[in-house]
Amino acid sequence: MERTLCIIKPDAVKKNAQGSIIQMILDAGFKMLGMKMIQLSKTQAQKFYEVHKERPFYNDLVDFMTSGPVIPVALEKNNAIADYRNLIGATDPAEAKEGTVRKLFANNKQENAVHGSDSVENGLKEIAFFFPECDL
Ligand code: FUP
Repeated sequence: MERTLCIIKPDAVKKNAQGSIIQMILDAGFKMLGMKMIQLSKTQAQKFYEVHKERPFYNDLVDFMTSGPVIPVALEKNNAIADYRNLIGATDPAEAKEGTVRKLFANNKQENAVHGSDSVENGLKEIAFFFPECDL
């Protein structure tokens, strides 16, 4: 079993797409271990995206991720990292395949509806960022 962290981002919450997105995730066979809706502080968003801090889009990304509530969802499944990334599609919705979450719901490369972990190790780290193990 692998774990991955989904975050339903402010753009998707604003357009009330969270229900449809969660249904797609469940229909794809993921088990939901934890979920909550929160408003990220600037400090939390900066910390979560620390790996991108030298990138030109970092400050805009932090502003976007704090622009409204987000919904972190801890997920578990065989092959969760790859299967979830196939389900959400490419970072830029213009490049995402038909039927993927980002193709259906993302606005652009920044406002791209959902986050997904990129490795088993980061999946565990990112879930721990939002959820103590005793809550899962
Ligand atoms: P992904 O793993 O698909 O979420 O994509 P990345 O780890 O490459 O990027 C993390 C986040 O940075 C993306 F979800 C959105 C943001 N980003 C931008 O805002 N502009 C870019 O050019 C690339 C990424």
